[in-house]
Amino acid sequence: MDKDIRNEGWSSGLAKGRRWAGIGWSLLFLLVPVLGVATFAVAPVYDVWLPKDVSEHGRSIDSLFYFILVLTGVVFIATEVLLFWFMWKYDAAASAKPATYIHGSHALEVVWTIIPAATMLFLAIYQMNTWADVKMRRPRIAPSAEVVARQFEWRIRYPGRDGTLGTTDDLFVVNDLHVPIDEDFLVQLKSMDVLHSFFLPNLRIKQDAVPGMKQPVWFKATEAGSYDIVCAEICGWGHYKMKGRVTVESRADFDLWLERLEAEQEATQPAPEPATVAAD
Ligand SMILES: [Cu+2]
Repeated sequence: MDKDIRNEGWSSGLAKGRRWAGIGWSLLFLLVPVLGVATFAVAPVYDVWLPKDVSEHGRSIDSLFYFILVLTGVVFIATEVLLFWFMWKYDAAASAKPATYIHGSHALEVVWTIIPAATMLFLAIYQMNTWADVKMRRPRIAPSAEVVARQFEWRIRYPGRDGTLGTTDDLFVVNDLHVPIDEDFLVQLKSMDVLHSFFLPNLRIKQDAVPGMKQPVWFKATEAGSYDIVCAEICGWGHYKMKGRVTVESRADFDLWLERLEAEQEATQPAPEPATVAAD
């Protein structure tokens, strides 16, 4: 008899422990959507949200981002709350009925396959115009500059006075891209060694630099200032230091900067070899 009482006490203690564990787990899962949503709400206040957009096409990319964020956010909250509710309601310790295993509902599975598929299809069609603007409708101008990614820097080449890349008056600079404000700027992107990714967060530009390929990248900057260029592809041990600056400035300042670059480059050119006179 003694033994029975001891056992009863032990098993009711265990049931109590399980009950508390069940409540604990449910609340933990409830914290996921609560903290998740709080993070998004608080981030802009601490300025750890999207970098400031200074490009013409950035607004449409940002609005797509927010649209998808809200869409997935609603689904995320709904599923997490449902998870909490199921753990709370069907706590094993509180229910006398043992769990039963069922095959599932065919109709329900069809519904939860069709809804995401239709949503994906809608997004694919809805974003087409933005994609075309950023990646397909290239401005009909000669390349404004060439950017060559290499471990671990951005080598930049301007066409010089003749406006053509690959000629003797080309101007070279490293990690210091300058662009005129409110003008289409077309970059010819290349890689000298491995895969890199040319990422201008403020201009909402991100493009892989692929060895052996010339990728056109274009944008129109709308606000003067100095912004980051970073590499968004793990490209080797020095990936982290592959950073440059993009300076957006007025046309006059841009031309002045090019002139200075030209003068600097001329000054460091070796003096031409004296013409050798053929001895008679
Ligand atoms: Cu890189």
